[in-house]
Amino acid sequence: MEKKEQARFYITTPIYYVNDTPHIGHAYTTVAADVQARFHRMLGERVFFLTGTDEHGQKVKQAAEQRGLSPQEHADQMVENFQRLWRELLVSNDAFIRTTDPEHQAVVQELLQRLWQRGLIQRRTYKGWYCTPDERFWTEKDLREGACPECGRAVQYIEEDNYFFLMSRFQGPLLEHLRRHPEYIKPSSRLNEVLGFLSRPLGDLCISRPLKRLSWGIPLPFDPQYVTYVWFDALVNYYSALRYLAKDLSFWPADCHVIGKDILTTHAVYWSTMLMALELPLPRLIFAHGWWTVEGRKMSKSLGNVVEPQAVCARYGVDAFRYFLLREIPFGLDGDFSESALVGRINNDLANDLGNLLSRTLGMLRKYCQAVVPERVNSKDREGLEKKVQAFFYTSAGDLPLLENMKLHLKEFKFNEALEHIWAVINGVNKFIDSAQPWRERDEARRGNVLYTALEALRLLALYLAPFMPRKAQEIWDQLGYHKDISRSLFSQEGRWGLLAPGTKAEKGPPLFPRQELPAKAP
Ligand code: ME8
Repeated sequence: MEKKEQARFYITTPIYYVNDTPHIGHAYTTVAADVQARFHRMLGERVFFLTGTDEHGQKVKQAAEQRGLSPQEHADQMVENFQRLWRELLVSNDAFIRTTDPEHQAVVQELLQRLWQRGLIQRRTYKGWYCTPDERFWTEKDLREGACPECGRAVQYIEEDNYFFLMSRFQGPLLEHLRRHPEYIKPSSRLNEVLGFLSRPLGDLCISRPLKRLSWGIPLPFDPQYVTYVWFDALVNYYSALRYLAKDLSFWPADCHVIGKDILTTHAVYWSTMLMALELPLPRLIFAHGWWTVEGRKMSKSLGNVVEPQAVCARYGVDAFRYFLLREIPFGLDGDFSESALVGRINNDLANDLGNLLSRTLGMLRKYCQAVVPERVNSKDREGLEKKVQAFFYTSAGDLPLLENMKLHLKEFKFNEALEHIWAVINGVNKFIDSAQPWRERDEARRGNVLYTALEALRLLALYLAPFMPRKAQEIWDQLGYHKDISRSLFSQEGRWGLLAPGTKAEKGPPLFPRQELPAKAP
């Protein structure tokens, strides 16, 4: 029989600027992409999950100057903050790209040269407005009350020769692509935004900065008096990484670029038209998620309310933080971070529902079965009990098995709904125990069957939770005495009922999610 080719899945996060330390927003995008990568690995697909840092441009140069360092020294230090945080957040990226990698720079130059030779880059005199923090050119009519329409900050008037990518030529083809593939940009509100943007004539894109104004960038291969515009350089990372990090171009086109809504235009318009000009296929999906505020206010350094993921994890644990990020708000919408909402989720969903299910089941196992997984005693009764619990893994929505439901929801980035389905099973198993009342049961065989059923349900629940909460999922398996590496497991193998072997020692451990008190507010 012919062997079926292993499916591939390529997912990316934005590459983050090294002008700042990572905060909850960066963690959000990266954790979401991580859940997808882990899920697809457990489906048996060959996954390439890429994240990294954007190290060129004005903002990074200024940040370095303020610290009295060269941009490279500054980037070398800042990149560690991102790499450390991703390790702490259990982010399973397959590679980490830095735009200062010589191999990346070579690919950027190669692509620029290709566009130049094809006549798709032209030199022109530019007269207009420039927003330094956003590194964007604006025309007079773009400005909003004389300021940058994107960030509202002051703009400067400049007049200089520059190189332009003839983006306007691709307005028609891009609109045609969107008409044929409305699923290219999600959620649909973001597609409408892009269509709105494209309803006006699309200009050409200035892709150079003169050396005299900005030295920190990749030199243009056809004119060393200029460096490459930081966005052109940065977007190419998604492709260049496959050349020298994955060393496998068959991952192109990417399955998904996960981004925040702030950088939709650069991806949906600049990147898409760049790819068209290079005659490379477009990615399958750009998903732009919403924006976090903090306790109802915009997060900013000046307000002093920036949420540092390390601090949250140190206090509440990594898995609880990951769970909260994806459970609290639908992925496409804006949301608000508050410690009370986080504590509420921990105490209700994690401690009461999930943690308690594990601790009560293992508590009874210790009390009635010397902490040893009981034999499944064959009886009609056993089948009935197991069927009842197995049915929870088939949810009401279309009578689909939990895994199929998760696939549908994760395809649409509906993390919260996938989690709701898992929680419906958790609640079902808790109710099953309430009504079976093993503590009242006189018949030892029946009690053993009830406990076996609950234990096996927990083993399966941990499997489905693993992409979201890898460490706690492993802890559940370890407490069940099922000592396999959960993150390397496949749903197709481990998702079968009845793999927990009778006779296994299953020792109750410390509570999975200790209850939390809300911290006292500073006066
Ligand atoms: O834009 N809520 O990098 P960046 C949710 N280097 N997400 C947020 C957020 C918030 N309050 N704040 C930031 C860049 N993010 C470029 C990208 S890609 C080729 C180049 C997240 O460091 C969100 O994913 O400013 C957003 O898109 C990203 O951080 C911007 O990170």
